[in-house]
Formats: sequence, structure tokens, C-alpha cells
Amino acid sequence: MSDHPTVPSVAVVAQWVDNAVWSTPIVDLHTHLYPPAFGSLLLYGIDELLTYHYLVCEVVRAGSIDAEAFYAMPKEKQAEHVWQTLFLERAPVSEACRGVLTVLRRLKLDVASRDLKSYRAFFKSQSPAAQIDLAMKTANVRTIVMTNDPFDPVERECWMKKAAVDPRMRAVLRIDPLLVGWPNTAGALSAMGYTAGADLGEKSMKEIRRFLNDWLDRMGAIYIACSLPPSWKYPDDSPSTKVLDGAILPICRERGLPMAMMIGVNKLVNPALRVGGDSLAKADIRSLERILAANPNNRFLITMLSRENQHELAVTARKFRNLFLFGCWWFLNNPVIIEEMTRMRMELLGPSFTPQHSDARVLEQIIYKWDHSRMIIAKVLKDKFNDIAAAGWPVTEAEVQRTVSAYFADNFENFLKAK
Ligand code: RAT
Ligand code: ZN
Repeated sequence: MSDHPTVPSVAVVAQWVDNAVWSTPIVDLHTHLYPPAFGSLLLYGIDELLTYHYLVCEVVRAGSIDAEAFYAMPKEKQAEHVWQTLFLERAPVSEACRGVLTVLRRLKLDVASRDLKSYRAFFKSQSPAAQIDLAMKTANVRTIVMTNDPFDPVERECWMKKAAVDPRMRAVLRIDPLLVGWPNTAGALSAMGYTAGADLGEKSMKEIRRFLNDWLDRMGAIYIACSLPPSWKYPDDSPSTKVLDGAILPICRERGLPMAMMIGVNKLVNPALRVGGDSLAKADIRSLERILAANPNNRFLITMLSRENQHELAVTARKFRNLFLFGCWWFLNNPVIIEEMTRMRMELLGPSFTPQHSDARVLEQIIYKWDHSRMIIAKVLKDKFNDIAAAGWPVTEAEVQRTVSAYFADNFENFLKAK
């Protein structure tokens, strides 16, 4: 008799994958969530869920009023308008609408009642701290990585007065204006006590480095992050190259921190939609290749916004070990695209990336974003493990668990530690 391990059946593999995917806690590496001590920055509850900017765009398309009239209403009225227009008058089949329904169901509210008032009553009865516990438990998320913007006066104030941070939340220094905001950034920096001029000479660069070091210390940030337009070029003679080369990348090297670049957003193509007014276009992969090649001692967390960039981005990740690929960002966070991207990345990169982040702006969104993504990741993983089982590979439960843990937490945490 052979003492080879046996190859499990399709049904057994599926069971192992489901067990691992639903029981493994997530490290959510990019969100817009905050601790309760950050006051109005932490969005939660049904009115915030219904007025998420993804839904604002849909209601303005569908509804009887334009963006300006929508935003002129008080928040509760906005939420009622969205509920009426997108849920009652038409079928809530879009991913953002479905997300609200998933949240209600997972919080054991009566979805079939369609009773917005009862949902409101539930959320109002919860303290923010209790709601964080409930959302994290329901979503099975163990760490929430924030987006922390020192250029935002409300947020800056929270850090200056040392508002308490929930130990399950980790900070990220977000610095878009340092790359794309010149010459206005000079005024913003000077108001914070740093004298960097738009010339971006050596003196200015020193001040930018001081700014970065001060804020990294104050926040205990685990990486630096920015979003960039599709037109981003590297290297060139623009402020973004100067600040990357002269301040950000050297500081990241000194401190052993990764730099996250989220590439492909065209800001405010429709300003009336406010935070919902951004769009996307395909970006230049050559610029990414050049920054990776020129800075082998820097580590980069990369995601791109255009579907058209995804194949070349996965190939780029094969070429550069200092690129850590993560998430299906923003307009890509739809089941059809998540499945396509996750399959392609698994086929090109094996277990060496992070398939998803939530980008939650409203606390309870972690529940639906992770539920929906877990379903897809499980589906793809079953296929992949069954494919190798069909080739005779004796897949084990431990191997499945190790792979899921890598995707949901370990890859990212190990990348942070790598230095
Ligand atoms: O996904 C979003 O909600 C966007 O509005 C942005 O926040 C984007 O994710 C970003 O971090 O810039
Ligand atoms: Zn984001």
C-alpha cells in the first residue's frame, strides 16, 4: 500500500476553503474609518450608509433632483430620498445598494419590512464604541488601517490633542497635497509651521522631511499613502518627482516604511457631486516600473483604479519584489471585476498579494464589503485548489488555511515587517 497522502474530493476542498475564508480574521489595509474619539470623522449608522457617495451618484442619476439640491437637504432627508428612490421605487440591484441590504441582514434587522424608521432606531440605540465592536465582530475584521490626513483641519486637531486611538486601528500618513497640490501646498505647510516654498529647493525639502517625520511620529503611522492621477509620470521635472525623490522615499528608507501609491484617479470630473465627483482613466505602467527599478531599497504598496491596468500591474508585480499588490480599489470593488482580478492575480502571483481592502467610509460597510469579497475569494480558491487536486496534488487543510491567512493578514503584516 502506498503511504502517499490522499487527494481530497472536490466537496472536501470546498469545505476547507469555506471554513478558512469565513473564520480567518481580516487585516483591512485601507479604510476611511476612525476611533470614536475622532468625533464626527467616524461615520456610522443607516443615514451614513444611505448617503455614501457611491449611492449619491446613483440617486442623482435616477432621481428627480440634482446634486446641489440633494446636498442642500439635511442628512436624514438625503437618506430618505435615497431609500425612496433607489430601494423602493426601483430595484436595489447595484452593488452599493445590495451592500446596504447585506449590512441590515447581518445585523439581524428585518430587511423585508423595508422600514427605515426601525433601522434608524436600532443604530441610534448603539454607542459608537459598541457599534465598532459589533461591526468588527460581524465582519470578522481584526485590524482596521485608517487614512490619516494632517492637511484636514478637523483631523489635525484630533492628533494635536492626542485623541485616543482604538488599539485595533492603525494610522497611515496620507500626503496627496505634497505630491499634487503645489503651489498651494506651500501655504498649507506654512500654516502648520513648515516653510517649504514651491521652488522645492534643498531648504524646502528639509522642511518637508521634518513635516513627514513629525507626523509619522505623532500618528505612529505604519505606511505613507497617496493617490495619484492617471497622468502621473516618474521621473519628470514635476513637484511629485521632486518630493518623492527628495523627501518621501528617503524617509521611507530611513524608517523602514512602505509607500502606498493608489494610481488612476481623475479628481472632481463633476465637482457638483463633491466626494462622489471623481473618476478614473488608465495610467502609465512605465512610470510605475521606473520608480520600482530606481528605488530597489524602497517598498511600495500598489493598487490601480482602471480595469485596463490590472493585467500589466500583475505582470509588473512579477518583475519587482518591492511591489506589494493590494485590493480591488473603488470602482473595481464590484463582484464581476473582483472575480476576474482575483483569478488573474492568483494565476500570475500565487499566494503573494492581498486580494482586497474595504475602503469603508462608513463603519458598517466593512460587513458587506468583506462578506461580498469573501464569497468571491472562496469561489476562486475552490477552483484553484481543485485544479491542483485534479492534477494529483494532495491538498491539505493546513495548506488551505495557510493560503487564506496569507491573503487576509499575513502577507501584508510580513511586508510591513520586512524592512
Ligand atoms: O473609495 C473611496 O471612497 C474614494 O472616495 C477614495 O477615498 C479613495 O479610496 C481614496 O482613498 O482616495
Ligand atoms: Zn480610500
